[in-house]
Amino acid sequence: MSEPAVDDPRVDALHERMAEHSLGGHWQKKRRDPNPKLVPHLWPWETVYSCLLESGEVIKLGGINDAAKRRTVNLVNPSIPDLKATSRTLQMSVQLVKPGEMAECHRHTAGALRFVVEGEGTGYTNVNGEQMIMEPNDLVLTPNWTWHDHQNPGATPLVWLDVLDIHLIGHLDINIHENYQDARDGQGNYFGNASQPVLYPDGFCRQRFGPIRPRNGAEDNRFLPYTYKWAEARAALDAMAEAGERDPHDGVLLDYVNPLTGGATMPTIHCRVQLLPPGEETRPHRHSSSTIYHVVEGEGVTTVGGESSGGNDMAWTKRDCFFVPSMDWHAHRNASKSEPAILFSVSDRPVLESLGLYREEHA
Ligand code: GTQ
Ligand code: FE2
Repeated sequence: MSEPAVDDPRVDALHERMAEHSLGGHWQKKRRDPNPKLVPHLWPWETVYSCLLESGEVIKLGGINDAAKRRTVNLVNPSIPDLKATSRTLQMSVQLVKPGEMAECHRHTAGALRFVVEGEGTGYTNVNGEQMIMEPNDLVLTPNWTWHDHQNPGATPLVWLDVLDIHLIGHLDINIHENYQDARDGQGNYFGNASQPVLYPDGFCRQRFGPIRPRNGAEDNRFLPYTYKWAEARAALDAMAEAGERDPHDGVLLDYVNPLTGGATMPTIHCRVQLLPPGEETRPHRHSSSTIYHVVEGEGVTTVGGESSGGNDMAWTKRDCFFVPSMDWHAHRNASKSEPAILFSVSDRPVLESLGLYREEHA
């Protein structure tokens, strides 16, 4: 972007002098546009998965970037490739932990969640001491500043989707990370281990913070480590589909709520799952939150943008991931006349709501 020509050497001189002092005129253009409009995009699972498996051959856990100690492949929005970001707030990635491997324990101010793709029921994420078993399509939360390590004691690969609010955290300049190994206990002694001990069995938080629970003062905990089991989500979807309860814009729609507050999944990331009955076509809507989808099953088409902005059809099939930018009109269609389609999605909606910036329009 070049400066509009101003035929006045005094203005040029002013611009130069201001630049020397780290100042700029509101009338001047930015040198680089840091906020281009994000594009919708689809990442076919076939390519994502084959790159992930290849990374399993050539990338040793912790071998290249010692700070991360994670083998994850990031989904990169083509509008902002330098940032390696899926959206301006969220990052979706896929992670692989091979049989016998462990991803070391750490915690960070970025909130994260995992949606499981492959697992035989032995692999787990240890979140603040709870052994959260990862079965396909389970949702595991590791909220802001909770300790977490991933363990695969089984015989087959463990694969899941990671979602972190890392880009939002970056914009807010509050990205802090601590390795368990370097942290100290209450007595000032280093933990010194790569993983934390298992203190609680799988399901501990679901029971302890479920609808029958002790009065323990945790009623308003918005940073609750939690696991949502797929069997329960799927049963709820099927029951609602059977009863014909549908949202005109999203089909059969369920929220993953915080069981204590009844509110958003986490303060920065909200999760949903929706079922589109066979042949279902939803009505278009748009909103100020942006959404990343993952196809749990089925196949269909999501149309993004209206006729005016040149509609963009994204055809998806099982396990593909796709992004719908904020304020873009979108509608979903199940391409099958006999099978349901199911979409898991994550959005930054709670951030927009808490700042008074959530807007929604229906066609
Ligand atoms: O598994 O803890 O994709 O810390 C990025 C950062 C996963 C993790 C990511 C992380 C993790
Ligand atoms: Fe992490």
